[in-house]
Amino acid sequence: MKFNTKTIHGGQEHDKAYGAVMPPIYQTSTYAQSTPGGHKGFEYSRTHNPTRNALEKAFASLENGNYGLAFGSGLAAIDAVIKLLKPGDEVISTNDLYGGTYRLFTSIFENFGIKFHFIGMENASNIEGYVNENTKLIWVETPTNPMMNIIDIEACAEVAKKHDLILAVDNTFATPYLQQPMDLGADIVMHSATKYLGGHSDVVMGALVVKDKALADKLYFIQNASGAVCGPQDSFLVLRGLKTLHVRMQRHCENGKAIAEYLSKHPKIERVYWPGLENHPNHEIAKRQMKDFGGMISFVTKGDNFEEAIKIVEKLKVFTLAESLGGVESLAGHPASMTHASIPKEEREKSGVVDSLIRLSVGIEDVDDLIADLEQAIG
Ligand code: P1T
Repeated sequence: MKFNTKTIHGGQEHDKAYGAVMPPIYQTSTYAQSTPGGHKGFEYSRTHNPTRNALEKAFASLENGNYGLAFGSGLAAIDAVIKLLKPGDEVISTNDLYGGTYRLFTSIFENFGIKFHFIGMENASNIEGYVNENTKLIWVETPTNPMMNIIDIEACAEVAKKHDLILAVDNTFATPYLQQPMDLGADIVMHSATKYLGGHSDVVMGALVVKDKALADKLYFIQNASGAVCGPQDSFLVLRGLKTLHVRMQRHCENGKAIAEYLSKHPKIERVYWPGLENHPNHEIAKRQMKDFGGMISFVTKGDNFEEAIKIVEKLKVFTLAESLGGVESLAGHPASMTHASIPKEEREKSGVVDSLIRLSVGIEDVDDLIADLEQAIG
């Protein structure tokens, strides 16, 4: 089945009871048993829920994995992955990543004795210098949030295989429409399904996909034992969102390209970070690894002026100033004070997240209206 068909049918079967085309919302916490253990495969909704199961199968299908898991948020999904580890274990992570992921790693899991190395991975051979006998996991976000660096997943997979490490890829920005990390050697693919997978800014959810049964079993155990699952209503909404993922992504990419090109030529803009631009330092890897370049763009104005950046985001009218990304509507954000405020300024600036940086999540509105909005805001 090709990807565009999988978004609609992947892992899905019609409802056995009445033939409903969409899986019903099984709004139940528990399931009747005829005798202890005498049930139809469902005992309690933290463990299994038919609506969530349908969504988990869709996730697995889209990411070319065998097992999908849905969580109450993207961070809950990441939390489950790190719970595969134990005190003393070490993780090598991209240095530019979502501020909440950084906060989870440093403010929660470091307290439990897990050590994180945040490094530039644009050259995957950098990773080897940090591998030792305690290393268990490589954590990759690509494109990175918010600097849009592209990490070569296949090269990371080679390092992971050589040293017997788990490779996890946060595929939130790219989505499986643009890049399929499993096919490039990743062991775990993670999503904030809050973003493009849900696609309508109405749900907070996380996802994991794996191929290997033993790894899946460990993660299902953690999902049930820690309990950070999502509810059936939200599962239904994300299943509905997935069905248009390919159509939405196509438009996100088209609009993203037009806006990246517009910004690159703007006399008041110093630098645009979008992997589709030929002057992007990782453009060649992006071309090889991604089908297109997506709708996430970051930029800085000339003079690196904080007040100027704030003025621009305040003036935008079609773009909404808000956290998050990946919905049908365009959003603008100021990472240093919003999504990445939990990273100390010094650390943030090392990876380029300066106070004048603006991040756009380009939606699927008419691109002329989006450009006109940027024009009036930037001046
Ligand atoms: O918000 P949540 O669903 O828990 O997902 C966390 C997360 C994980 N990974 C990436 C790459 C992300 O971008 C996010 C969430 N990001 C935002 C809310 C944001 O505005 O960047």
